[in-house]
Amino acid sequence: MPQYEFYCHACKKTFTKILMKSLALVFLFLAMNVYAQTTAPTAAEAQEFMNKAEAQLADLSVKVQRASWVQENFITDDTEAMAADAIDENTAVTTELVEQAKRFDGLALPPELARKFMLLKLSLTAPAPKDAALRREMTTIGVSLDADYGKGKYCRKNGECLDITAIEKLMSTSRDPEELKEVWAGWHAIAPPMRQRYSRFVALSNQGAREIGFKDVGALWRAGYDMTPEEFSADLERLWNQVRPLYLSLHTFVRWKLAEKYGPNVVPPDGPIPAHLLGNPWAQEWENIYDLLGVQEDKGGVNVTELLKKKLDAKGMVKYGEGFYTSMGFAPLPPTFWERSLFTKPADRDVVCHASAWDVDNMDDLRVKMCIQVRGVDFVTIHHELGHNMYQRAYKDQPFMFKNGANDGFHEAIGDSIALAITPEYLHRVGLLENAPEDSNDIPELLKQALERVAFLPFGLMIDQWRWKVFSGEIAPADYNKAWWALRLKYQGVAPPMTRSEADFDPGAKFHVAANVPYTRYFLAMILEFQFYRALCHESVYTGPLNRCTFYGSKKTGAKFNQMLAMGQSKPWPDALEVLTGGRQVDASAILEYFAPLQKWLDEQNKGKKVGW
Ligand code: X8Z
Ligand code: ZN
Repeated sequence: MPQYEFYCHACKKTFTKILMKSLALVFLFLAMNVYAQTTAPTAAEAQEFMNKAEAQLADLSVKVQRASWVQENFITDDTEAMAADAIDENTAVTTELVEQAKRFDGLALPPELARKFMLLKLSLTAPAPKDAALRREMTTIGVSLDADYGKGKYCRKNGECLDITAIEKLMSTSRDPEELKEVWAGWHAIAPPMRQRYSRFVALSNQGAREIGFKDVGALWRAGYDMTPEEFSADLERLWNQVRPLYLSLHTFVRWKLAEKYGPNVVPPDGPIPAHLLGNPWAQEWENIYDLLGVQEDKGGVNVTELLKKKLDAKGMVKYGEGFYTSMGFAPLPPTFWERSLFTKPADRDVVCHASAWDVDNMDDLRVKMCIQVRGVDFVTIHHELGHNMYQRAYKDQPFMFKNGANDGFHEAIGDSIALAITPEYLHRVGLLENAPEDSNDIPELLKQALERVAFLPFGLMIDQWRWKVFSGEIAPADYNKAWWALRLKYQGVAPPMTRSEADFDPGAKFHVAANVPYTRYFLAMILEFQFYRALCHESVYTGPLNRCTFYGSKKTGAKFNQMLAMGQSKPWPDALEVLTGGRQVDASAILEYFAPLQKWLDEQNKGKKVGW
């Protein structure tokens, strides 16, 4: 008898038992699955999910950094494609993680973990649609706009082509209004080809934002400040109202002096200032026209550009910058910083010259990329960029999600609060200024600082006032340029040097619009850096007038600063602010205190002059 006809009763029983048990297990498994789908998952699962997400994103971020570093240092079609690949992968994974994380919505989590989930959702500046083709389209456009900005040039009639470094240089020194107008228009002509792609980029990233639960990209950006987007907007309004009178005093004085220089036909004495006459392609910082204001340097000011030119080259300027931080107890920059950074514009290739600081491996691979010119403003920018690097290194031991500034305004403010301490006394102490400064007259130095920092305030605010409305749809693509100039007028009191139309796309001639970098951070930073500076001065036991304070060499001050920096983004920003300043609110009292003597002086000078436009 073939074995298969053999009948075993015991076997049947056992088989039935096994079958029953298996069925029970299958049911149990199914039931558990249904349970898992329909009931809240556990905090432990959330923790495990986040651990994996952090590891994955940390890994991808290094790939993005490397690809972007190469792309911005060697702009070619190939490097653009490679950067787009890396960004696309990172965006795809982040989008998927945000989707999966929805499962933990509403679950009670320890505060640190809950914060990480919130930060994950906010982590993409350009959120992308889930659809892979649309995501790819968005990423490709984003990289191409950044590259177009980097490649931008204006070629003059004589065949000479000017990149942005050359244009900035020319606009800072030329005093010929016709030439300035020509070069201003030449630079702005890089942008119209970006217009179509920009509006498509806006539509695609808005779709991405909506898919992860935000009204639009602007709402997502405004959600990154540990308060509601509405509260944040109200806070900006409060801060702007605090500093606006100071800006108006400066605007009035500068317009008057420019009207004297160029005549009322070029500068209307009671209207907006033409934007090409302020020493900068975007009229965002005005320090380059200091010499037109009739306040002489020999009466108390220091010409930092001249001092630098006597002694330093680009790298030497960075060494001095590093020296300020090490004097406060920060470790020197690693050897790779000096090997891998870009300090001067290469002669033979296109690079994105706009200054930036990098943390390529989220640990020690710090770099700056900058086309340094030997001049005072670049010395400030060097301290600004090194501030980013010092912050990055201070929080390197935080978990990946917390490796960031307490908010983006903090990140922008660190280096500038150090740059405020580049006082004449400091310059003397480090041997750049021969004679010890006289304390008799602070106005020249204060005026220079105001041209750089107070003049910047409305510009720092208006860029995202424009962009938020663009993202929300309140400004339609057909009105991009008109709305841009309406806000330039409203906040800055500047006007374009010639008639503009919707054939132009003037916002695209500004790096952060082309490269999709949020801008409100710089407005916040301009106020915060004075709060930081005042706190650092107090820490160094300084008691004189705020504008003369330097804390060069104070290890105690450095240690306090580092305490805040090392927190990264692990706590809501008011906690970080409290560590350094004792307060929990951004407020303009420090910047107003710093400039109080200048404002008094300006208002005396301005007597009888019309304020505003
Ligand atoms: O973009 C920058 C830095 C790099 S984060 C150089 N800044 C803004 C600008 O240039 O428009 C610094 C001040 C404002
Ligand atoms: Zn910066």
